[in-house]
Amino acid sequence: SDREVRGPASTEEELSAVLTSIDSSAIASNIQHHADFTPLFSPEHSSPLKAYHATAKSVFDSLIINWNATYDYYNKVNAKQAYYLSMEFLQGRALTNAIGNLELTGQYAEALKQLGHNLEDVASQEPDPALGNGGLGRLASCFLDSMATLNYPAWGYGLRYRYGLFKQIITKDGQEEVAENWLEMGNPWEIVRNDVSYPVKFYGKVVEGTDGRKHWIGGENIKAVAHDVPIPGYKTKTTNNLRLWSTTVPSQNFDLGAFNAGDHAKANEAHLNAEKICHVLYPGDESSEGKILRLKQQYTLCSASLQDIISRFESRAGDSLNWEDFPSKVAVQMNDTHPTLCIPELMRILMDIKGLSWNEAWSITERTVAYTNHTVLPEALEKWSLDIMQKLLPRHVEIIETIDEELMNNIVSKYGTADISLLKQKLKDMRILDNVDLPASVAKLFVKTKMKKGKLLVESLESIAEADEKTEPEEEENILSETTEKKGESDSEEAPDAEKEDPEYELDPFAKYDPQLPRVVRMANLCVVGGHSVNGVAEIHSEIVKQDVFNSFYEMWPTKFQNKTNGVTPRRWIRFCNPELSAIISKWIGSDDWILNTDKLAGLKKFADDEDLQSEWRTAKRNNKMKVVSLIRDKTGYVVSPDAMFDVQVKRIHEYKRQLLNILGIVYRYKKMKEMSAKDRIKSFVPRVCIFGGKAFATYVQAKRIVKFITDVAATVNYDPDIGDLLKVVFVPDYNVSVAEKLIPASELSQHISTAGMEASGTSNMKFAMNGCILIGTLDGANVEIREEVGEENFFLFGAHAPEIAGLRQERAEGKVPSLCKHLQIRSSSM
Ligand code: GL9
Repeated sequence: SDREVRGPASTEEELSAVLTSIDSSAIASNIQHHADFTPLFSPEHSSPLKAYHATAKSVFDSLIINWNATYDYYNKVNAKQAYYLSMEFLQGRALTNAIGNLELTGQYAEALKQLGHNLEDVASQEPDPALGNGGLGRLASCFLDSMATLNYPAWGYGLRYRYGLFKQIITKDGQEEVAENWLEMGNPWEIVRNDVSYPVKFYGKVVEGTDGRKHWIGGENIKAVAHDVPIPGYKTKTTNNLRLWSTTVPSQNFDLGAFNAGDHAKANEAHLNAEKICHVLYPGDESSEGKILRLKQQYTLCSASLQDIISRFESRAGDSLNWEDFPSKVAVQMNDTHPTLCIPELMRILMDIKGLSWNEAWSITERTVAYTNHTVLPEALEKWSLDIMQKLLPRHVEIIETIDEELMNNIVSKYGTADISLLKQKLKDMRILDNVDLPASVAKLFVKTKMKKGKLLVESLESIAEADEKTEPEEEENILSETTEKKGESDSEEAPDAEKEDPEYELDPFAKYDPQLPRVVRMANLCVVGGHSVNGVAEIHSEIVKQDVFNSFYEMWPTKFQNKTNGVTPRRWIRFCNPELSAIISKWIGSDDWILNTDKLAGLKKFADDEDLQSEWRTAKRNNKMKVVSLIRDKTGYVVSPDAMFDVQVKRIHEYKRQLLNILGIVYRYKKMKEMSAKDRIKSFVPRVCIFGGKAFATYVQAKRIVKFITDVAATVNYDPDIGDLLKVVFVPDYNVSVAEKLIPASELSQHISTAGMEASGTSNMKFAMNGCILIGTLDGANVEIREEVGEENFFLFGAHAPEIAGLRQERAEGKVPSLCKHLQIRSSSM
């Protein structure tokens, strides 16, 4: 019943009427129509590529009907809408997913056969759009699928990068990166909405208008243009929207004069500046130009999406527009800190453009926005240079400064001044701005003595409250403006100078900024302060968020914090990538309900020991392995045996994920094998193919060395005639969603061995488990919950665990154990 309330989901009859009305010959003629009339390719040839585009267009025809119906329905009922703002969406290929969700796979396969094609070959023509780096982006895409399937009114907002994640090539020197031009042949899955565009501004300055409002004027102006991608739900008409922004210049910005005068570079400059914002997924941010570009990307996403959301809210509200209703009509979920600028941007629009007061705007913003944290690695918690941000987004910095000041006032009222070192600690932990002078209202607490005209105003921190009452407001303002930097002024030299003029004045150095260190905006702190909810992505990770990384915030707002353990769509990650296993599951359970409700998979339990089920299961696994044998041969030239165990570690290459530990284990095993006689070797070892895959960030030197090491070990082991099929090592190049869809169903053992406390959740762990693969893993991220679910006997636990903690504590006391022990303590007390 929920399904009907939330969206246009259809009754069962309605749905089957829609779907069965499309038979394979109607589909075939529709595909042929697109091949003839969609002028994307020259008419002479009938290539698989052309067949793919014509097929995609034909599917798109069906999607558009549902897509428009969904939009109209949400408009009509003015539903509360969720918006998932993410700098990354790792969508994977769309064709097989779309026809699978429409339940038209059989009809399309048949139609293409009639036209002389094969569905698998046609589908493999589609580039794999990688507008994401890894787990975080793939999670965003899984959420879109699930939200549409559950008929939630929910859209995704992101950026339409010209070049997604690089293509990885493996040479004898290791990883090389090549730009992946996924749009080269056009993208049949999007519609450009030329009528949906918004201005986005950078730089300029802030002035106060006669109306008392702040105006952000001047600067660079660009235009964000909407590109919509349909997100079909499974077995429902609900088709949600993923809106991706591309950037260009407003047409009046083209300098025709300069162009005609022959200065073509100048005329094109504005274009280039605007368009480069969406050129690449993650511009290298070592340089200051790279940093500015990344910040421009983040702001473009936030500004364009919020303008769009607000305009939809206004148009749906019509004459009964009331801003107080905003949080009951709009939910903005920030995927990590990348869209943090939503907070000051929503404040800015509500105050400077819609004319609301600070308090009204803050209450609306706080109730609208929520934050998901995806990592506790300190180097991954975003910090932006205040100086860069001040230049690029001057009004937003003013707003952030005020939020920071209000936060500090909250901290002072909670902790008081009795324990000044506790107060300092809390301010240090929680402030949004780091290494920035305390504002006057807080700095006064750190004035130790102050003589004015021979009169002692404040002699100790304890007397501050008293002195506060006695001091005339103007007088207090004067005192402080002499000694501390005024809000918004970046000139740091003033405070010490002021001190020199006033020798009796003593300001605790804590209140002042250290010019040796950068002044930064801590985006995660802003998210926690500005959002009404903060979630981690697995139980253990959410505990670490509360007990460690954001502990002071947790103390202040315990109810804000919650857990949402990651999940994956069972459509893409079982039903479509592993059709043979899916058929077996449905046959034994007696229904395919599990595709919508994975709890139903428990129905298989009672057949676990049934030999027929086991044999069917093994056959499916072996068939999937055969496909991977071909993939490995095509991509690496190595020939591996399908009878060996497939032992897989596929994920981004990172030290904390410990691919190095895995490959060192393999080297150890290889050396042991070499020490033995051929007979003993065969007796002692199960034949294995150790498969690795994953990209190293282009500038992450250590990760790239690990890739090179794995391929070097492979080159040694795989050609060793003593070893044969007993051990093979393979690095599959260019790991992406499509490769994952082949490898995961073929795996028998998979490795999730991150240093405990480091992997927030992991999501491939679930995909492997769902495809009948055993996990070896640490008690980290979602591994902990998977192990509880599958049972200890079905999980190879690796690394430190509860009973060993006492020993580890002891070792740490002796100065031997690294800080990971901290997280293990949390775990042992909380689980
Ligand atoms: C990540 C975490 O590292 C993963 O453990 C988690 O499963 C996903 C999704 O919540 O988020 N955070 C993060 O920054 N990435 C993750 O995978 N990195 C990439 O996406 C490259």
